[in-house]
Amino acid sequence: MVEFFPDVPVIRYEGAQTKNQLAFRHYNPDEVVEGQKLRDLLRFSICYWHTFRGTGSDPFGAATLQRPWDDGSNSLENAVKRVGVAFEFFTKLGAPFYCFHDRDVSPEGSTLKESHRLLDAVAKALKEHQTKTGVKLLWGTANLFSHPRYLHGAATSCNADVFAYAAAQVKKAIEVTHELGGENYVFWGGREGYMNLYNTNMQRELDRLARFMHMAADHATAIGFKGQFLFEPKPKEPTKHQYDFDAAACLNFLRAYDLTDKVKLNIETNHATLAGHTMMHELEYARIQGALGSIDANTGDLLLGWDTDQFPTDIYLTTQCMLVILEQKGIAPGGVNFDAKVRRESFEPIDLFHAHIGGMDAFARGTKIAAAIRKDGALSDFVKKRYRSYDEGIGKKIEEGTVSFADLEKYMLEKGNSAPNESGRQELLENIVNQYL
Ligand code: XUL
Ligand code: CO
Repeated sequence: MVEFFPDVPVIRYEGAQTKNQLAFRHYNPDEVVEGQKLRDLLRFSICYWHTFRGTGSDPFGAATLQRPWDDGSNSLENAVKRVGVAFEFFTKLGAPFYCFHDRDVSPEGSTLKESHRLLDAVAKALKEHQTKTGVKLLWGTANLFSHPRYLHGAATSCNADVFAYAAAQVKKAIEVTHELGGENYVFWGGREGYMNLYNTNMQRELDRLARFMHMAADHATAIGFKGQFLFEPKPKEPTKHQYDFDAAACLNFLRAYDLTDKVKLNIETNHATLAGHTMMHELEYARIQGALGSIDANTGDLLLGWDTDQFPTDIYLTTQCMLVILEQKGIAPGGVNFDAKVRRESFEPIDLFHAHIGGMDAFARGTKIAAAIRKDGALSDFVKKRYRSYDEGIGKKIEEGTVSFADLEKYMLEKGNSAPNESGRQELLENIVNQYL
């Protein structure tokens, strides 16, 4: 068998003291945290688009990434060869899952029919490699934003034929995801938004987007696809205003169009920060509504205002993510998908390994830190105590909904004034979290 990464062994857990940079220091897939092996709790996934289709080009410069296996062509042969590279990478890294867009794995043909045929041919290769390696598909999706036909959007395009084309593409992508045993299917509204309201009928666009999702869910039922649908919030880029702005906007959309029992959320760090939120805010908002389905793990740059999709290495960030994920006992059938790319200056294939090892270790470490914080009740005891006025007396009645404004007025007229407030102790709690790092 040809090896594409001949200098890289299978990456193993060697512990924090190792000097080997091609080893995990914290991610031991068999280590049990809160009753689950890290492998099953984190469900790491590699994204095909950045890792195998990224070139390092940016608006100011050409491709930089060295990918010696790739001839740069759009041929089916090249696409099938990449599948072999990808599965060697997944296997050496010990990643149990991967994700793709239809047009990452296979080329766009000159007709829809040809594109379908090309996707089938690549899917066959994907399936063979899945069977051989045991690597599974976390989710599939369709690229409804790169081709010029989607310049006004896909499901929200003003052009009904474009809606129809997108529907045909998603129908096929769901079928291929189903064929490959995909556990989820993602909608990220690449150009589902607007650049200017002067030319936009927002009502019709939102209605069409909802219609599209209902049709996708109906098709899943028709073919027996039981995977979870996920909507991925992002506030802007490429459009000025994306309809999937943040978790709250997505949930409002899903609720307004009766889709909450069909679709959950795939939350991405850099999208959260572009929306002016922390990742922890987005995760917690989704979790409390029973909608936290999966995460796209990455990070932005504090000084850059766009979607830089960097690998997550910040232990505070991963700890905060895992505090929320452990609270809901894991994220299955979702996972931790590295929707992240190496910098264009990190152009050697080996950089792909360093990047993913770092991200996996950061999440493993964050998991253990979060579990220790939770075990000691270091934050939860404080939070519980902070809200104790609602556990009894008037607070309990407010929560139960058994008192009216008039009752509360009577209560307060009798009592005279509210009980004194207590300190929020933010600085103390920040110090306590630091003690676990
Ligand atoms: C774009 C993005 C996408 C989705 C899948 O910002 O995150 O790659 O994850 O379409
Ligand atoms: Co993403």
